[in-house]
Amino acid sequence: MKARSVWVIIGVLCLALFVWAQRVDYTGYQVLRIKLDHPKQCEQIHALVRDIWTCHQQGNTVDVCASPEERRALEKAGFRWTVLIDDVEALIRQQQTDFLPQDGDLFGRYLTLDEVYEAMRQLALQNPRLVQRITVGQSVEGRPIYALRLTKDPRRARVYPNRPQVVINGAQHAREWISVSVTLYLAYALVAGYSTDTRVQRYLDRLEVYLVPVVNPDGYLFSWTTDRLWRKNRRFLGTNAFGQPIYGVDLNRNWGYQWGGVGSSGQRTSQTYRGPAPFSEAETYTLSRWISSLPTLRAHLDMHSYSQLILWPWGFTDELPPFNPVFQRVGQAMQSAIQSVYGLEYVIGPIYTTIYPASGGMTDWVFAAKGALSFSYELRDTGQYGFLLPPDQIRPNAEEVYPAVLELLQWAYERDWRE
Ligand code: 0X9
Ligand code: ZN
Repeated sequence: MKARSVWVIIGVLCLALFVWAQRVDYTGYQVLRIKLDHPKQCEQIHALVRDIWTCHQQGNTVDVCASPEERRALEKAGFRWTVLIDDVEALIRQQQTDFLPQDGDLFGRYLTLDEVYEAMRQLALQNPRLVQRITVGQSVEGRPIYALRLTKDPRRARVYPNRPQVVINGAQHAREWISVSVTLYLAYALVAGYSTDTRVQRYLDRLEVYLVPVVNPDGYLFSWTTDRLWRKNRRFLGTNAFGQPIYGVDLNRNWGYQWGGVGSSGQRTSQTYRGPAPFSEAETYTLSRWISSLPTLRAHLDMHSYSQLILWPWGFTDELPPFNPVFQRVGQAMQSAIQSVYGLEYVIGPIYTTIYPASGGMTDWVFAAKGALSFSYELRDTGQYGFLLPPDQIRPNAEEVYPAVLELLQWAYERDWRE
């Protein structure tokens, strides 16, 4: 018996060592904010750096995560920049110690996939009259994609035909960990609010709110075990000319409305690879089937990071969408709600002109296919830490987003397409 437990310990240690040895190392990498003279240079940067973090349409800057070789190439091409993160690997390592389990606080640190799924199970278990955990899809590696269904007496009907639905999701992109914690927080806050806030009571009596913290469970897990900066899903795409395997489709370029347009790539190694066909991916396919099955979807919110933005369609064109004034009005209401908590101003506007062209995004599809008011948030921060947002910002970020989400629920509750 004793010998057996020794072997178990040795096995666990070997596994830990194996996982550690497999980890992608970002030694030498820096995050840079590059100044552009004109937006056309964006193309040029795409050719020089693999991992573009974000573009700022207003300030004409691009944030990139660049290796020493990539920095030399940028320098040669005449680009100038400021350094946002001086030592990416050091920051990743420093944050790893912040992730050790502490007390029961779910929002003082980021949660592993198992912890998120367990927290969802617990919330449903402890609030059977308000919460149900349901499976809404499956990943390419076979993991379940769970949603929390929040509505009065969820057990009485699989879906109430006369209660409009609202869907909120996080983590299409694996490394955007804050989107997972914020989405989970919304569930906990709404459940707590149901017994203290008459507004929340009204919404959950009359609406069905679905929260899907992790749309991309394989990628999220992979960003914990192997590559902290993984973005795409984990579909195997074949090998390159040297026989090395290529993985991953950008789920937020794989949705079936205007798929294949500007701001998506046909190259398998690209961070914005759109996949071989619309809905080619298990995650987007099963989720789109589930969303299609909802009888009256009114509003949707797709959580991302970073840049502090409130975005709406379109991503595929700079033309304004139908009902743009409604997007604008609800966007403004959400913006002031966020600002009222800690004073942060999120910039609002359509995806294409506010962040950058992006075709095949979830927001475009949900709006086009379901006619639901579909937004996308880019959560904290504005670039100091980017995707590596320190865990002490989880709670404040979630707290400021919560009242904005109540504004969206308010709109769904008393839908008004008139202006
Ligand atoms: O590139 C993206 O998909 C989004 N930015 S991110 O840094 N989170 O990757 C911007 C596009 C936003 N569009 C939709 N959410 N549909
Ligand atoms: Zn994202």
